[in-house]
Amino acid sequence: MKSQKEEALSEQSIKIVLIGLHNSGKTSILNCLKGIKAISAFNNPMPTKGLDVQLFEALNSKYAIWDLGGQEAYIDDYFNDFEKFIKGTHKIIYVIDIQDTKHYDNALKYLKKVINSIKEQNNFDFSIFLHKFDPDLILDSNLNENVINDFILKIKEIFPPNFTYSLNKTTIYALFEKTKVL
Ligand SMILES: Nc1nc2c(ncn2[C@@H]2O[C@H](COP(=O)(O)OP(=O)(O)OP(=O)(O)O)[C@@H](O)[C@H]2O)c(=O)[nH]1
Ligand SMILES: [Mg+2]
Repeated sequence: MKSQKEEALSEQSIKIVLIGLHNSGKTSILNCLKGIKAISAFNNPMPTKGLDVQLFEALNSKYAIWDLGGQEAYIDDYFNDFEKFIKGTHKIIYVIDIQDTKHYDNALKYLKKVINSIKEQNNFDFSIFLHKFDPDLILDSNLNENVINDFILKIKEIFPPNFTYSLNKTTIYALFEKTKVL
């Protein structure tokens, strides 16, 4: 149950919903958004058990990030009342592990269910993150440009023509800082 303070913060905040299969990287992305720097937070994080709402402030804005654990046991339940995730949402981010080619079909199936559950796209952005697109990612026979392009085509086929969305390559390993010492 949310405290009064959390309730108040939640009402004025920017609501972002993170959704996608188990292990796709949602909680890691959330930790990045929260500005968590400790590397241990990114090592073998526990799977998220159902819905986890995180409230925090960053760059003078308040955020409420709804992190929907992607393990199979939880997914069906989300579709019993999907409206509650859409209500008041500013952004929905659908996260896909681009390296996990074995689960592409499952990721497409889940995405289709999400899109079909959105009756009207009112006032919120929809983004797809092709996640774990790491700087040192080596494309091989399982994951080459053709595989990725075919996959992107399949993603595009899911969206109705009037549905606006963006498609992004993301990774938590992109930050690099150089500070001159000498
Ligand atoms: N290579 C790579 N690994 C990542 C990246 N982001 C997250 N991971 C790893 O992916 C694994 C799963 O990350 P989580 O953030 O727990 O995934 P999740 O989507 O929240 O999983 P559930 O809570 O079960 O739905 C962890 O071992 C992370 O360290 C990334 O950009 N690149
Ligand atoms: Mg998680």
